[in-house]
Amino acid sequence: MRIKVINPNITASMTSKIRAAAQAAAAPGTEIIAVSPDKGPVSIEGHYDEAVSVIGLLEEVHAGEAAGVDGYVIACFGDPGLLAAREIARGPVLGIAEAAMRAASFVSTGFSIVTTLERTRIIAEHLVHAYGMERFCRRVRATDVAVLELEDATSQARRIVTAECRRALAEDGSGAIVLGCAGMADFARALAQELGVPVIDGVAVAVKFVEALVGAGLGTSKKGDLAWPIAKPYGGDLAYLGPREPTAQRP
Ligand code: 5HY
Repeated sequence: MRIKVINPNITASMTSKIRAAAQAAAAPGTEIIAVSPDKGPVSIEGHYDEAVSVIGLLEEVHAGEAAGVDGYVIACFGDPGLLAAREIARGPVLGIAEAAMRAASFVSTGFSIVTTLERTRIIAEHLVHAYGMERFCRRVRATDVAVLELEDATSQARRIVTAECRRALAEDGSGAIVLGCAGMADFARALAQELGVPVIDGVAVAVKFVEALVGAGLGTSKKGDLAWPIAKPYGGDLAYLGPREPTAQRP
């Protein structure tokens, strides 16, 4: 089975970290293809960054479909372009935020999300509502750590995130922690030991969910709004993204 894990920002060190987390989670027969687009923001910290990142992300999904990839993980906690990616993919496409929240709901009756900036906290709250996770998510917490601080070994990011997780467990009545950034993937294992509760990195659980779905013979439904995009010309620099007839597009 081949799973393409797409970091929608262009920071190579973060993609390496994401690759390592995905490979550590993957079953022996799973090949992880971890990539980031060659265009877009260095980090995704708002709606605008997300919107711009989606072009590169969709290019990677198109390339994955041409290569016959079995499923995808969008390795950014805003799950940018998730439904658009599902429209152009045969196999399952999972975002790490949705995967992490659902995993947390399986192992606790309530969880806290610990993320980066205050504006990201608000975006994560939107996702909690979009995914119907209000019954499980007790609170979303910001740390004011910028995404690229997680890539700087000399920063205080790890200490700050750990302290916020401790506050979450003390104050929120939560039984699990969801890490709200792909750049925190390497924190999960040690934090779980330190805190004594499940600490969920969305990259790892999204890989496991894709493996399970593909193993169960499940792909993205092509009935309704996730059907192939309607064939039509696109103009200007984006003409190459114009949807073709599904049969012409995908044998
Ligand atoms: C992420 N941004 O997972 C996030 C979410 C965030 O570039 N990868 C990013 O804002 O912390």
